[in-house]
Amino acid sequence: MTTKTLIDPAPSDQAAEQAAFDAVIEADSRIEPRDWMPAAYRKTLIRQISQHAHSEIIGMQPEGNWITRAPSLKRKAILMAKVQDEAGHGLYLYSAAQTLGITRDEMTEQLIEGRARYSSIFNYPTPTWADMGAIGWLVDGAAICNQVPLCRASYGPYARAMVRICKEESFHQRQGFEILLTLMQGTEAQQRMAQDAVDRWYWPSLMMFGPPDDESPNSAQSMAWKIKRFSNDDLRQRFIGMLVPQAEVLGVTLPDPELRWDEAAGRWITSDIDWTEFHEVLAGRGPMNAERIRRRREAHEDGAWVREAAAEYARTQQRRREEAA
Ligand code: FAQ
Repeated sequence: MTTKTLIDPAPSDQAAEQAAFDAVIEADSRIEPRDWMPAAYRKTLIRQISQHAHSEIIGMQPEGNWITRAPSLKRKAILMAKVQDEAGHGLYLYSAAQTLGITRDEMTEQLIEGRARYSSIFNYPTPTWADMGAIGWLVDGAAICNQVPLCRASYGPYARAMVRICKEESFHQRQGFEILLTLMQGTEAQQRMAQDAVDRWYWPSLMMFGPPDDESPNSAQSMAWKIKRFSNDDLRQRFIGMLVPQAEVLGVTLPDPELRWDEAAGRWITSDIDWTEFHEVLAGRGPMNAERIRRRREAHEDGAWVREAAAEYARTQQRRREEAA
């Protein structure tokens, strides 16, 4: 991999740089932070990786809501570990985005001022314990489906972050499945609670994969650059295929009476997804959008003293190093 400057080259060199970039993509190799890359590739990566990081950080809130109310010490310890993993994922991803030239402060500002996107899924409430099961099974399940191919994304720091994240998502998905399985083996009230959570999270989890392919403005270019490896609809199909046998084991019903496998077409047939709801959530009008941003802003303000103390400590260490040199 070349180690060229981040500044765009003179036009005469640009064709050569572009050709070198294209060759790396063609060879399924990796672009690294110091390599030349087209401005639009950099912009797309900053967009996707920062949105992904914000999703992990905002995604701590729906489950954080249940840490103090988990039904046992064991459940509480597992849930705390999961939510901490999500914080870690956010940090790896912010670091990956920083290698592209955006600062953490800029990304945070965009988020708390409501200018940044994060996954639609985290704008729904978590009124019952079974929501912890449904989030693990459906939301982390969808996240895995979407993110395993990202381990082969063409941008090195993003792909490497995804490898570790996917291992942890896999544990998250299983713990959610196990919560639902326990509830489904419990009382009738517990079974109803589990089914109700699945009913509420199923459709939003299908929306996580993004708009249908013919309404996805970024997919074609992102796939040509090998950032995305599969289209939104292909991954949604793969996810449904993964859920159907697992729902049978759990004994829950997926809330779609039309759902069936079409052998001839080789795909799952589903009822129409309510894309109006998706666009409402993206426009900031989902059930929990305002609360998620309010809480994030509050946490950021509450943490100001920690950031100041850390910066002061770093300055002191630097001064001591300089004095010792
Ligand atoms: N929510 O042209 P496309 C997790 C936006 S992490 C909100 O198809 P693209 C872990 C999209 O940004 C979950 N916005 O876009 C966890 C674009 O807007 P823009 C997050 C969405 O980028 C579990 C516009 O619509 N995962 O769950 C959504 O090619 C449990 C047009 O869409 C990632 O971020 C959406 N669902 O494909 C944590 C994975 N879908 O920017 C806690 C990485 C689309 O042009 C608890 N990201 N939009 O204004 C990706 O794979 C892609 O960015 C997609 C969207 C597939 C999300």
